[in-house]
Amino acid sequence: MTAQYHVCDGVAVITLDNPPVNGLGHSTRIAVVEGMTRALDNSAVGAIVLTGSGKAFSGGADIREFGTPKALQEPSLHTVIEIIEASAKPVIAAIHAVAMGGGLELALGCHYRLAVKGTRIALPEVSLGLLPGAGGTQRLPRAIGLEAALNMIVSGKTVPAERLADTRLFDQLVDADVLDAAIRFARHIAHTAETHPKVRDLPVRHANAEAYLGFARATVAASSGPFPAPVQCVEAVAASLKPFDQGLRGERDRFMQLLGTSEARALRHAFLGERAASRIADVPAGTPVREVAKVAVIGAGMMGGGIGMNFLNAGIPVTVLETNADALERGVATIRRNYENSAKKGKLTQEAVEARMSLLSTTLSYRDIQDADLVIEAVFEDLSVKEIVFRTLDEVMKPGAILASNTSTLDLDRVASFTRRARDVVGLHFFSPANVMKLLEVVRGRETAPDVLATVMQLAKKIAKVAVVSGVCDGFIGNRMLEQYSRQAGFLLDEGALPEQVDRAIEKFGFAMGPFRMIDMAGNDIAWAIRKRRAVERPDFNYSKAGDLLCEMGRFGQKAGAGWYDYKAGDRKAYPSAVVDEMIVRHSKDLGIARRPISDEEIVERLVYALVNEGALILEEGIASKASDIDMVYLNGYGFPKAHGGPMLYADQVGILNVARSMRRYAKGYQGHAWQIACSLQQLADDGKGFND
Ligand code: T1G
Repeated sequence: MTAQYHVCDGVAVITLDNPPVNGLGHSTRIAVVEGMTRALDNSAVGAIVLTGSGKAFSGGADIREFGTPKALQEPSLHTVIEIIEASAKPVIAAIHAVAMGGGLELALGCHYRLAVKGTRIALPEVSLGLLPGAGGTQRLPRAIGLEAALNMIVSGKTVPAERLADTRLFDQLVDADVLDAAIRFARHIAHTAETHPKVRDLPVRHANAEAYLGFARATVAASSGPFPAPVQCVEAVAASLKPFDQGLRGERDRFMQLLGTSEARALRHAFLGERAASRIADVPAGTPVREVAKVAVIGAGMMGGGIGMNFLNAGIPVTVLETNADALERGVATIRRNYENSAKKGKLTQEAVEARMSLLSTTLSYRDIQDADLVIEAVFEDLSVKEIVFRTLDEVMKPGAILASNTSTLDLDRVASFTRRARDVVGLHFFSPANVMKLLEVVRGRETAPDVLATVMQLAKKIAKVAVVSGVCDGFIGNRMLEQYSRQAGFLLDEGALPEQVDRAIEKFGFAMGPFRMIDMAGNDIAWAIRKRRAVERPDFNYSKAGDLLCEMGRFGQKAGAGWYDYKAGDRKAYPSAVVDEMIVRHSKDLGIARRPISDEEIVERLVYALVNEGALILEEGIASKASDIDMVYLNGYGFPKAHGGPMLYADQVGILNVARSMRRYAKGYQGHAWQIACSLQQLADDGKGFND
């Protein structure tokens, strides 16, 4: 049963009981209806209180049910709310902690609502590619006004209950024990009121609705990108000016349309995938974690400073260690400047800046960090440098300290071998800028202890990172896939495309930045160094030579004022370069390749499917444990368009059979050897399945 029922002095109490957040799944909906039936049939019951157990009143419809028959199975949430609203006996919602989505809609169907101050209130369906589908677009405007409701529904933002204290949404706000207050309220109302207010009967008033809605339509349409839901939210809320049942029908129709969109599936995938990434199959949920009360960061450069800020933001003291005072001074100044900039933008108060800076200390001596619970090195990406650091850490750090490397390319097991405590060693691969990018690749060494993994996964959530566990391989998950993506980008130039066409095509697909604009920003010389290393390690792993020719021209990117594109001083805009285009065309001629027109579709397929195929190999090798982890890496660290949900979900949406057929076609073309179709991908194609099934 997922709702409890008991009667207390003439008041029936129905308690939602579906951990972790009282999602309104089918069994919960049945239990609420049964509770209502019992209360209505019991002449000794004069009023009904609806409340939630545990950490929430209700987090809304059960997202895990979407895409299954249960999501819409009767009693639907609509039906549950109708039964509550039609009840002759007053129904009082006793709300604490969280009332979101269908949870808030359920409360809106009640006759009265009491909440604890600080309760998080939201209709966040738009962030799942949907709109409130159980009357929220019709009742919320009646409870709090058209504009406030439209803003909440279109933004999906959470507001504290007290901000809505002066509206018809709440009859009382209490400091604590809302259930006790609700039962007292229920007893009182049962004896004093003959009829009970229904939100649906309240009017929606606005002095100039049409003008306001016209403005809202234009603003939302201009800012919603590839997502259909925000515009639909506006139209559904606009219909609240019509008779209630008419508006409700419109809401239902729009909700059903959105439920089936690929964008909704992608956003749902991202929501559940982020949370699933923190679950590690062979690390039980209850694994004890190590306390992390103090953090040390070695290296005060751009990465070290950004890494340290994450912990300062979470209120965790950080000591930054450097080899010289100047570097320390520069690092601290950069951290302060970052915070001051946030304060200028109104994102931080000055007090918050000072509070964070007060948690920061610096040192030139390892002795000063020996009692840190976690130390993260962010020193130069060279194994010999890492060796010195980790041998020193092994000597200095207290037993049980977690030793983490921020390496992005080196073998973590080799790094761990520089210590006598490989179980305490883990990779924490942050992405630059480390205080901004959400992705954190947690690199699990051969010997990394389970409690170390459990500790860093919990810590990742505390510092608002999306953590994904990766095994040890060159490039881990993200950079390894990026290498195949970059290879295809170069081959496309050899065959007939130009940088601007490639970038434009993949940016139209939804990437924030195409491969050539991106490498111009990161530095073409960095990619050049990797290619040189690769040529020695894996001669079969070839690239287009166009990138090398570009570097030989000294065109290292924005920092050199010229890269794949031309740049003007003080202007970050990338201008197509005739010099580079000529070099590319000449290079094709030197290769004996007759350049051909290449469609945007082919560009997108070859870049994205290169990611998909490498992702399949990564899954086969166990470097990533599930396809959704790979999608979380690409959504949160590489700008993969959220509307597509990640490379592996995108492949599912296209159909693995179709992906495999395209790959086979490219395998017959230029540099076709790069298309070694992963066996697991071919098997999925043969079985008619997807990576995320
Ligand atoms: N359904 C199912 N599971 C949910 C859930 C939900 N609505 N919300 C959270 N969970 C799970 C989550 O997957 C995780 O599971 C655990 O709860 C803790 O979540 C008809 C159609 C409520 C503010 O969009 O914003 O109602 O990984 O880590 O940080 O109009 O969860 O532990 O197994 O996020 O304390 C609308 C989504 C649904 C709210 C709690 N509701 N949830 O935050 O915990 S659509 C939402 C949240 C709808 C109606 C429509 C947050 C939270 P696991 P957590 P948290």
